[in-house]
Amino acid sequence: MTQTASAAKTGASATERFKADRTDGATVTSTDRVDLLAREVLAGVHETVRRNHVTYDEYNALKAWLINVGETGEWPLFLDVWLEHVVEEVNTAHREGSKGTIEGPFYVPGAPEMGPRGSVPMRDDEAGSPLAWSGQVTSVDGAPLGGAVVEIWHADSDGFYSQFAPGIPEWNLRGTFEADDDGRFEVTTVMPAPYQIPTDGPCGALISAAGWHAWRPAHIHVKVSHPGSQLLTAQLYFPNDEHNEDDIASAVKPELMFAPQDAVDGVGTVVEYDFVLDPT
Ligand code: MBD
Ligand code: FE
Repeated sequence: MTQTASAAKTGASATERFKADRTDGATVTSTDRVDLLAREVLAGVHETVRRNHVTYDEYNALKAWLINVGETGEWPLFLDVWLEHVVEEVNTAHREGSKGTIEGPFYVPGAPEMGPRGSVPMRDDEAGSPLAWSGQVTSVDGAPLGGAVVEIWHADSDGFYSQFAPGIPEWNLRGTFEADDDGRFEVTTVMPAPYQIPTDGPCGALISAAGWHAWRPAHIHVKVSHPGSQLLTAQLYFPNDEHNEDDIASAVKPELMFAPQDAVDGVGTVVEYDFVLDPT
């Protein structure tokens, strides 16, 4: 039986992944804080109902839709597309080092370790033109952070992430690089393609019912870590992507643009992009 990617399979994988990685499940949010946040969110929704005179048909459509989001496992997708960018904004506003952006629903810890230089795992016939990325990790005072860990993940040319869509090798287009003593690393991969979030589930239904689009610009996800530094979660984008201005996930920042150059051998693209980490 051949499997095809569907919102339900992707959503179920993202939900399972989130549960498996969640080690802070026992963290208690205080009664006062829950009271404050829950009341404010509800008051905001109440205000929308009053101002727009929401009907029972609309209320029941919402109820059906929310049930569907849960049943298809699309809560991680929904929250990361429409909410995470503001959480990221308020939690990193004070940083002096590199800008970050949202993690999204498709990170998996523990990707294969490639040392300071190498290719991310990919299929022999992986589609997409070669991309060679070199960079350096330093602290805000300019010191190279030897041994910094750079984790990369991105979608294939069809817009699918390994471990969230069927039929893709487990760690395809996912790799962990460890910077050399000078904080330097070199990653080879393929150019990512513009990406559409799954359209056949409830998030897609919302998008089409509202007359929006499902596109994100082409992007490469990264996490950069080093003992004594704050974890940086980011995505890198390419200039001239038509969706840089209207990313459905609102996760593009001008500081996160690669400056692509043609490779000297004429095959593919070369980029340099460094990271500056804030101290803990
Ligand atoms: C993605 O690939 C992504 O990066 C985000 C933020 C949301 C959905 C899919
Ligand atoms: Fe992504």
